[in-house]
Amino acid sequence: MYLDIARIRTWMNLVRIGPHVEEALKQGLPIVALESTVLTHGMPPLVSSTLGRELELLLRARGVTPATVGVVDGRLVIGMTEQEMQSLIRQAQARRPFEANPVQKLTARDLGPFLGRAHLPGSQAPRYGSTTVGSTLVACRMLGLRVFATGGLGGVHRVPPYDVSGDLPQLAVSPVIVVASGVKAILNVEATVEYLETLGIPVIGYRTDAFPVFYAREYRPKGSGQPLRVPFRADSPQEVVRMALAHWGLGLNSGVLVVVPPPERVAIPWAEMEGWLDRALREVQERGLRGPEVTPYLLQRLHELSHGRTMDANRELLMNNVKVAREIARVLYLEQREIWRPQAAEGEG
Ligand code: PSU
Ligand code: MN
Repeated sequence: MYLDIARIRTWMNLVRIGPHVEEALKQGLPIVALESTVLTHGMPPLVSSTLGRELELLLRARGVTPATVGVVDGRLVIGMTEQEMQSLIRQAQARRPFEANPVQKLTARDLGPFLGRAHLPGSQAPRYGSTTVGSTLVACRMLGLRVFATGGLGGVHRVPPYDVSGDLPQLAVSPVIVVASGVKAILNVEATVEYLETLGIPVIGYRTDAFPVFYAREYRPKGSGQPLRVPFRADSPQEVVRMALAHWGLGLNSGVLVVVPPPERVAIPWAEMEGWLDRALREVQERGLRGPEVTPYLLQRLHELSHGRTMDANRELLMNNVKVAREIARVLYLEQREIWRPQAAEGEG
């Protein structure tokens, strides 16, 4: 006897696939997945409501279908409609600085309990949540989506208890090209890079030899004059796709991390960021923040301490990463049509 996963999904009404995503899947058109925590916890709702729409428009402008993932009315939605996305962002709007966000940030391990609880008849439990990189990768696996764009990946934190983001283990088991501006600068970057190696996740610098950190084009470990380097570099979407296909062609089923430096115009020099960061990290300890609260707090404090400069960088690098992901998706889906087949293989997706 085996559990019938598809049956559970239907019975519990766990997932809704956006009609635009359904259509793209049917026609074999390129799709790029987007997460929603960046919209609900990464920046103020007023910025997010425009940004969320802009990111999708950037994809559509080149015939690529956006699949923005989030939890709406107690269901995991893969490919939110404009209305669903705006309603999720609006819920986050009730937030006051540093108070609990009414939209819950859901990592991969949170999704099941959250949806299961909401499914109880007459349940008064919260029904809106955002997906992180890790939980968005869960959605990617369900539909076999292969390209995903975000701002910066989570990783190993700098302050006790040295929390490790759930993004990393999910990336290890999700065959998806994730385009990001490196890992977040708020993290222990060296430890995170080592962890990526341990998990067997290829890291490819997109038109760069330096490992970028969300918000700087390069990162210099303390006491070292040398910028941290990436193990491999690709200068075109074609090159990225060949590397990812070779990885998957070997039967390796991990994600491939493509790191893109934030655009020159808005990037923040590492030396400048360090001061703000030290201060914000101290505050995290003083306030005794833990778990999922840490990242949103740090990002918000950096926005304030930099007088909005990290916010501009955040917005611009997201748009840039989406454009890179878009071109990668076009090559993967359109130039390489012969490697696709209409049906998922047994055990896949
Ligand atoms: N990228 C951004 N802003 C964000 C995030 C990514 O530009 O807010 C979010 C992602 O959803 C990522 C999460 O999964 O931060 C990592 O949080 P944590 O460190 O708590 O795992
Ligand atoms: Mn965490």
